[in-house]
Amino acid sequence: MGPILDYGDEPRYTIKTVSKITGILPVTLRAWERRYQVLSPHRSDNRYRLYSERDVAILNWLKQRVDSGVSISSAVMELKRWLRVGDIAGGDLAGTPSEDSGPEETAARLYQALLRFNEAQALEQARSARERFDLRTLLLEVFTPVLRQVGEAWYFGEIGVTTEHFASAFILGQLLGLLHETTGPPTGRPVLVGCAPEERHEMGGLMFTIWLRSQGCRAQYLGPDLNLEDLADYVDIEKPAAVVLTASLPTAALRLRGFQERLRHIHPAPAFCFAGEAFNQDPRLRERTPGTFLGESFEQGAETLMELVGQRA
Ligand code: B12
Repeated sequence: MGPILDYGDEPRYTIKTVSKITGILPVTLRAWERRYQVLSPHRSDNRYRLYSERDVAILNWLKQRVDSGVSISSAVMELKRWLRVGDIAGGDLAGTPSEDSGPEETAARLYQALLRFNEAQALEQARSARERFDLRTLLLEVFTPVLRQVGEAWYFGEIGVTTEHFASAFILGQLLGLLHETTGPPTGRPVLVGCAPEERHEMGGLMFTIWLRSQGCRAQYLGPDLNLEDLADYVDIEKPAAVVLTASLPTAALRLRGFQERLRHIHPAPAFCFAGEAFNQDPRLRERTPGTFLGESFEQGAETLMELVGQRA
């Protein structure tokens, strides 16, 4: 199927005809219309629905998605996104990175490929995005929206845990690739970045480490769910300039409350910083955690950290 605007929108077919062409029962057509506001066919003078070529193309596409195992609500979400970018092309679109597509469309294509478990297409989208966008755009306008959308679809039961894990594992892989490509300077007191105990959402911290390295900072990424006692031992050996711990979950954020005090016993004591979605969502957590809240965004975080580390150096 080509761009949706190529299909005529004159009211033409009755519900019976559309049902014959698409193989979707009239009762289902009416239910989709009512529940998901997919289409609003023209109404003739006697209130009968009249569908256009464009409506039929959209319905054929939805039918094809549902037949391939996607839930109707996910297919509708997909559809609405494609309609926003002015194109729907079913299975083929996810696989062909269009060289002039912006980050929003690229994110939508990558999301589609991941939803279909199509690793080859996802790799192709990611490769093309890495070639075309700067690091900030790639992290914040392609990968982050895909992850958020995955989270939303999982939360509303539109995708299963398997799809969510596959999609996030794919992006984690991309981020680890970027981490190893961006090394930062080889000497100097490093900044250690990792996640609070019990926190397995590691991609915010990972993106921040990549961001710091791209800014010329010597940053080391330690991973999710850190053990704070063990980390303190490593800090004692490595002598970092700062330790940054992130939390998405409020319960994990609470685990950080005593860590600055623990670090005070180490010489020279590093700066203790924290950030992440838990602190963004609930500012009271920032006040109750001894240490420095780095800020809500990576840019702000890097700036605060550089100032802090500069002061200590
Ligand atoms: C991938 C994912 C997982 C993966 C994580 C894999 C991995 N290796 O990281 C797995 C499967 C492990 C997972 C598990 C769970 N998850 Co989860 N997960 C997600 C998902 C889909 C993406 C997270 C992500 O990486 N986002 C991308 C990052 C970059 O975005 P961000 O965190 O919003 O970060 C922004 C800012 O906070 C800031 N920032 C972030 N970090 C940092 C760091 C610094 C230094 C700075 C300055 C700024 C900064 O900048 C970012 C860009 O704007 C989200 C959905 C979502 N909305 O994010 C759910 C989500 C976070 N998960 C959720 C839940 C509920 C869970 C589970 C409890 C599910 C369960 N019942 O088991 C478990 C908890 C596991 C644990 N103990 O940590 C909820 C959290 C709700 C809440 N606030 O409490 C979410 C929001 C899904 C949802 N819609 O409900 N999850």
